[in-house]
Amino acid sequence: MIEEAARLMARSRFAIAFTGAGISAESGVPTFRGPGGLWRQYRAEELATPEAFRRNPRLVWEFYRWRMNLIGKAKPNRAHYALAELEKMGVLKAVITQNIDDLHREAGTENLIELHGNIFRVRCSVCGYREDLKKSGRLGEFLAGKSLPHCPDCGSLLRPDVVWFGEALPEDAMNMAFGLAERADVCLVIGTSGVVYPAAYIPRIVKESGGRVIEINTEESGITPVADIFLRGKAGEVMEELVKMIGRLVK
Ligand code: BJW
Ligand code: ZN
Repeated sequence: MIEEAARLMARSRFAIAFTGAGISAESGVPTFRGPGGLWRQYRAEELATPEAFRRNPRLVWEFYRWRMNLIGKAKPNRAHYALAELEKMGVLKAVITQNIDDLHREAGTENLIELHGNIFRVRCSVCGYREDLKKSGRLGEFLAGKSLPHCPDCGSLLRPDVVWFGEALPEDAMNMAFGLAERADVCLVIGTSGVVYPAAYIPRIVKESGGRVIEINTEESGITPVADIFLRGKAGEVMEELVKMIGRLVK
C-alpha cells in the first residue's frame, strides 16, 4: 500500500496535502475529537463559538491563552518536516491545513493555506485591527497578561484570529483551497476526522475532479470512504517512510 502511495506521489503533476489536528498529535498538541481530545474535556459550544465569546469572553480567553502557551512550546514533528521536504523536492505544491498551530510554517512549508486561522494572531472583535503576536514580539507579554485584551485602535475586545463554529472561513483561503483541490491529481490527507465543513469538502472535490486520495490516520475517518489508499498509522512514522520511498523514485 505504502509503495503504491509513493508511486502515485512521485508520478503526480500536482499533489497537495490536507491536514488536521492528528498531524500535530506527536508534537504534543491535543486533538479535538477522540481519546484525549479537547472536546472531551470542554464543550465546543461553550468555547469555540462567537456566542460563547459574547457571553463569557474571560472563559474563552482563558482557554485560548492556555492553548497558546501549550502550542507555543510545541515543535514540528517528522510529519511536518516530511511535508516541507516534499515541497522542496517539487513533489508537493501546497499544504492546506485546518490547524491553527503554525507548525507547518515552522517546519518550512512555504505554500501554506490556513483555513481556520492562526492561534498566534489576534484581531479586534469590532474594527479591522489585526496583530501577529510572533511578528510584533508581544507574544510573551500577551501570555503573561491576565486581563482581557483590548484593541489599541478602538478599545473593543480583541479575539483570537481563529474560525469558530458558525463563522465563515477566510474567503481568500477558501477560494485558494477549493481551486487547488480542483487542480490536484493527488491529495494526501493526514490526521483529520473529516467531519468539519466546509474544510472536509477538500478531499471530496479532489476525488470528484478525477484525482486520487491517500489518507494517513491512526483510525478510519469521515474521509476514508473516498480514500483510494488508506495508510493506518501515526503521521510521523508513516510520512518518514513515505518520503524516503518518494525520494528514491524521483531521483
Ligand atoms: C492521528 C494521530 C496521529 C490522532 N497520526 N492521525 C455541513 C454539514 C454539517 C454541518 C455543517 C456543514 N457545513 C457547516 C456546518 C457547521 C459546522 C460543522 O462542520 N459542524 C460539524 C462538526 C457538524 N461548520 C462551521 O460552523 C464552519 N463554518 C461555516 O460553515 O460557516 C458558514 C457560514 C458562511 C457564511 C457566513 C457565516 C457562516 C466553521 C468551522 C470552524 C471549525 N473550527 C475549529 C476550531 C478552530 C479554533 C480552535 O482550535 O480553537 O477548527 S473546530 C475544530 O475542528 C478545529 C479543527 O480545525 C476542526 C477539524 O478537526 P480535525 O483537525 O479533523 O481534528 P479531530 O480531532 O477531529 O481529528 C483528529 C484526527 O487525527 C482523528 O481522525 C484521529 O484518528 C487522527 N489522529 N493522532 C495520524 N498521531
Ligand atoms: Zn478595534
